[in-house]
Amino acid sequence: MRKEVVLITGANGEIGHGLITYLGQQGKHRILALDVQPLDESLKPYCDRFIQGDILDQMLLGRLVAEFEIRTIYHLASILSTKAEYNPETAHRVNVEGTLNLLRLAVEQSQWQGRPVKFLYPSSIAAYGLPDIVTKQKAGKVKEDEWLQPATMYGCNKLYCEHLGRYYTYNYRRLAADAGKTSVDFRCLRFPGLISAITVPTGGTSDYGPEMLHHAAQNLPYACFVRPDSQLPFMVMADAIKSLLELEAAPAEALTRRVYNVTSFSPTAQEIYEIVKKAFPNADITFEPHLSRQSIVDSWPADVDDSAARTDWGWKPDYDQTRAFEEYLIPVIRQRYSGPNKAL
Ligand code: AKB
Repeated sequence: MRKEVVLITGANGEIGHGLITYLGQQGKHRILALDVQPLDESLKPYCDRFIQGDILDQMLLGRLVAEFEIRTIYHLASILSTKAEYNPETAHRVNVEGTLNLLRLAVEQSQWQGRPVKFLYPSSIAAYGLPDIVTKQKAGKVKEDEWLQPATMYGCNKLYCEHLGRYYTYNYRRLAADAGKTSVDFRCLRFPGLISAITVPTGGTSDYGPEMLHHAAQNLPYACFVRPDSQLPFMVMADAIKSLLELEAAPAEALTRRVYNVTSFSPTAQEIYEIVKKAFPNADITFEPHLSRQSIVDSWPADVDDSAARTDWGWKPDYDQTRAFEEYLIPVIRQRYSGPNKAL
């Protein structure tokens, strides 16, 4: 008998942390976690099984197919936008070939189970590419099918994997003799920048938001790498987890698309600075824009239109900007760095 599990790749990442902690505390699912690094201590109690390995290792994925009945895959492993620009070919391998491997695993599982395996995929505002700052300022809330000319390797990877997910869901091997056999049920969210009180991101370009806050709370100086007027959409991690779980649970007939925007608030870097300074008056924050990273932020929308998610599956964030900082981020971060486990 194969064990019925939920597979989570990129377990140690920021979303992995949030999702495993939430699902683990709920206790409804057996979690099979996968990461290239050893699993973080704090996640161990929540995982039924952890496998340290690479999503590019086909043998390893083959073993998973043979050993487990995977009902849902949360494929979170990815190299983020800033890191990907330093090594685009490696990013392509991990972000695209890794996703392709997981999609194939999902198809094999779906065919063996005779029902579609759900494949939850976090895409990103990086899938968009606005040509210049004036266009960005005029664009307003960008819809899912607009401005899809990403300017980064990570954005290209995300956009292409969205297409792969759609292909595997509707058209996989359409000319094969056995075409039409059960395939995957791919569901994707385009996330804005995410902010968690518990973890700090690494390798992203929206990182200035969470970094400003976490540095200030630890009394560390911080040089913000974008201009004060830079604006991106953001969301707290709790809402990101909520959106993933709501999209997973949505009835198939309610979905009018495979890829949905979700967002909550869109502060400028200056606004984040002011909120952080109010909470931590001694914070030593300067603005020292890094031209290349700035150009990435300038190519991403200032806001996105998430009305499709709201209409189709009732999406609504729990945390607007005020509630996010005042009721979640600032109090939890304050406590995080004053307790015995100060260091992240
Ligand atoms: C990044 O900055 O690369 C990510 C993202 C917006 O997808 N946080």
